[in-house]
Amino acid sequence: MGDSNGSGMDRRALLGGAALGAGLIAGGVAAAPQAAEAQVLFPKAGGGFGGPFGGGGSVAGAVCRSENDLYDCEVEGKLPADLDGVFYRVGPDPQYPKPPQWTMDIPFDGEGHISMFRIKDGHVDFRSRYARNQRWKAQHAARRSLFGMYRNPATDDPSVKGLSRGTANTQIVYHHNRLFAMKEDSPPVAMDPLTLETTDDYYTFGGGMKSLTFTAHPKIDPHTGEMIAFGYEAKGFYTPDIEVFSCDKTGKVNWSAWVKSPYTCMIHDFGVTQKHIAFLATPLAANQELLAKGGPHWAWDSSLPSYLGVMRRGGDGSDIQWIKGPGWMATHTMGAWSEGDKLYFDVDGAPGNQFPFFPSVHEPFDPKASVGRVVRLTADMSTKNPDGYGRETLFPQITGALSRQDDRYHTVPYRWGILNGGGWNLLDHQTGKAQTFTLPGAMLAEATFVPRHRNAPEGDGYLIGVASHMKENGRSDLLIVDTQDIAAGPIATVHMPYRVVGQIHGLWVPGDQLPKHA
Ligand code: V55
Ligand code: FE
Repeated sequence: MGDSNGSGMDRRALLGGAALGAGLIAGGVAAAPQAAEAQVLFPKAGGGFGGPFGGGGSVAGAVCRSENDLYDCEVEGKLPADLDGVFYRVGPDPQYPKPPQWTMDIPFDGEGHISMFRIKDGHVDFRSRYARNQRWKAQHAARRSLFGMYRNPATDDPSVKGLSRGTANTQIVYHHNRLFAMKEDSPPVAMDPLTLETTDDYYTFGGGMKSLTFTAHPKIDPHTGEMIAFGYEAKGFYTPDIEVFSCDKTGKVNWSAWVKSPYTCMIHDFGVTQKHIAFLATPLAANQELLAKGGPHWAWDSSLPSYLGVMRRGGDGSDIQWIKGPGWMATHTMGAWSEGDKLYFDVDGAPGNQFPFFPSVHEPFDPKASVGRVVRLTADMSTKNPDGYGRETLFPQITGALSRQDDRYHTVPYRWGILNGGGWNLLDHQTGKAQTFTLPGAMLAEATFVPRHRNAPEGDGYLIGVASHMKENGRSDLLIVDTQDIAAGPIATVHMPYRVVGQIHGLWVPGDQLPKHA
């Protein structure tokens, strides 16, 4: 999340995490697990995990733990009377402090805490709940942390062997009347969209999904209503296998294909068009040496190349071409589409490692190389064995991460993109113009696009997201800005009396899509 304070991660804290990570690669700390402290007490100055105001990030990864309901929040300004829907958010919120040997765990390992702002008739109701998944339930019963380091099962308490390690802390998606909280190392966790009650702690699409994992970033085809998703390390820990599949509007799996990544690495997001599926393999790779030392799952290995993998959507995967490129990194998709055999795939790319808390194998973390920009990848699938893929930086003056779009334009050509960094940047691919909203003194979590009406033109509506005020111990406001003039600032501000739980990503669900008992 690179350079920005707008991504919800604090730079200084992250750099602290980088030093810890580097130490792991060099020295190693594989101490035998000890009995956890009986007392619940988070460290005052965290390493990467927890801490009073987020040892590993000012908001995301910070300790909140309190599940809240607030009926009829305070609203300043003019909430559009016809705005009807729910803004959902999710982030890691450590359920318990780690035992001493795992206190250097990273902020991405906190348990998923989901929050929702139900907006209707000019009123806003807030609710937040943990995903009560297998991990949460086991730790709740034991009253202590039982899972060790980020995606490293060898560091777990023996009592949790066989349970899902998933935290459900990264993104939510709404499909076939279910809300899913997702973490890319495990199947989604199903929740009731209105009560946030966990209804299935290990959702497999009725057994239709064979992969043991599920991305945090599925896409929804605006024409068919299908959800397209994938899982990497799909056959188990460390495996290069990827299952890519889709389900219809009712959740029935109607297509599945298996491919293999050139090496096992973080494949956080992907590109889906009407015709193609695209994966980007970059050098944040699974590192056996680091795992054996009790480190997190990934390390940045700058000696590795990147590969853009492109296959036909709906095929059996045997046509996939992994096109080699230089080592660099991207985490999120902004948008993707195809023109004939040509793929366009826009991402939030950077020259080097974007996450300081994942150790580097060869050289120290380079903050400059972590700065993200919009990068357009292109590939022509009519060429067999191409000697590279296209890679062009767009809006070079705009830096950030967490790229988004008007989600109604998944899989098709699009005009409007969002890049979060230092503020909310709204990018117009048609004119090349960028607008930015900033709020000095506050950390802005990722902005999510809200259509003005059901059939509003692309990009016409609002940006919605949470601001945390640094001088008020992170007390939160929900901001709604109009995309017609985002620099003018919020048209409405929902004042929360406390700091709401941290966020990685957010999702808007229009009221007419919610279950009828809304
Ligand atoms: C990301 C977040 C994660 C994760 C892997 O934002 C990648 C990227 C919150 O957890 O496990
Ligand atoms: Fe993400």
